[in-house]
This record gives sequence, structure tokens and C-alpha cells, in this order.
Amino acid sequence: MNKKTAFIIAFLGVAAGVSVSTGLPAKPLAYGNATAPVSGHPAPPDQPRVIQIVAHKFAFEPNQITLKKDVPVTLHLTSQDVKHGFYIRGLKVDEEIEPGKTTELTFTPGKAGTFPTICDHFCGLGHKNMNMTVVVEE
Ligand SMILES: [Cu+2]
Repeated sequence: MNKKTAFIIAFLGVAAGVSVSTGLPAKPLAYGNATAPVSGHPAPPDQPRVIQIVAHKFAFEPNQITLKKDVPVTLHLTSQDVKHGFYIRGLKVDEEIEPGKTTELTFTPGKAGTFPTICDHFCGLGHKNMNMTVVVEE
């Protein structure tokens, strides 16, 4: 074999030997005083519903979501390109969506209605048309 082939084989060998650990660290055991107060509040039995919203020039997907009044919801906001905004004026929600990460936004809609939601971070020529609708049902 020539030098190049040997190099590739060596490289593949190294790559194959790399082990990726996906295990989460074990939960630390509680030591000491068994009656020590538990920090924080116990997780509620019903975690907020999670809705994924993807922003890109110049739209949100999905472009309409339906929520329930007085029921907490968590939005996972991501951008496929540049920084966008996520502004629901009627619900006093104002978030920024940065590319390369998930912005977690938990809120509880306090009133029913149909709320226009816009990108309030200038993201290019189609920016002014970048919007979606949040419907909150009683
Ligand atoms: Cu935008």
C-alpha cells in the first residue's frame, strides 16, 4: 500500500477507537441528615407542554400554535440562520432567538384571543413579513 492509504487506514483506526460517552453522570446520592430539606419545589406532575418553533428568513414554523389560557407552556425556539426576535405584544412575551442554540421560553398565557407574533429583530429584507399567530383558547 502507498503512504496515503496507510495514513487513511491509521486515521480510520483512531476514529473508530474514539468512544463517545453518552451516559449522564450518575445522580449524586444524598448523604447525611435524612431530614435535610429538599431544595426547590418538587416537579409538578404535569410538566408544561413543549412546542418547537423554528425561525428562519423570513418565517416561523409552525406559523400558528394554539395554547390554553392559564396553562403553562414551554417554547423551544431555534434559528436556522441569523438572530431573530419573537415578540407577542398581546401576551408581553419578548425573546431573542440566537442561531446555534435553543432558547427555552416558559410562560402562561393569561388571556384568550388571537395574538400576532412578530420577529422584532431586523433580519433582512423580508423581515417585516416575518410573523406567526398564537391562538389562546379559553
Ligand atoms: Cu427575523
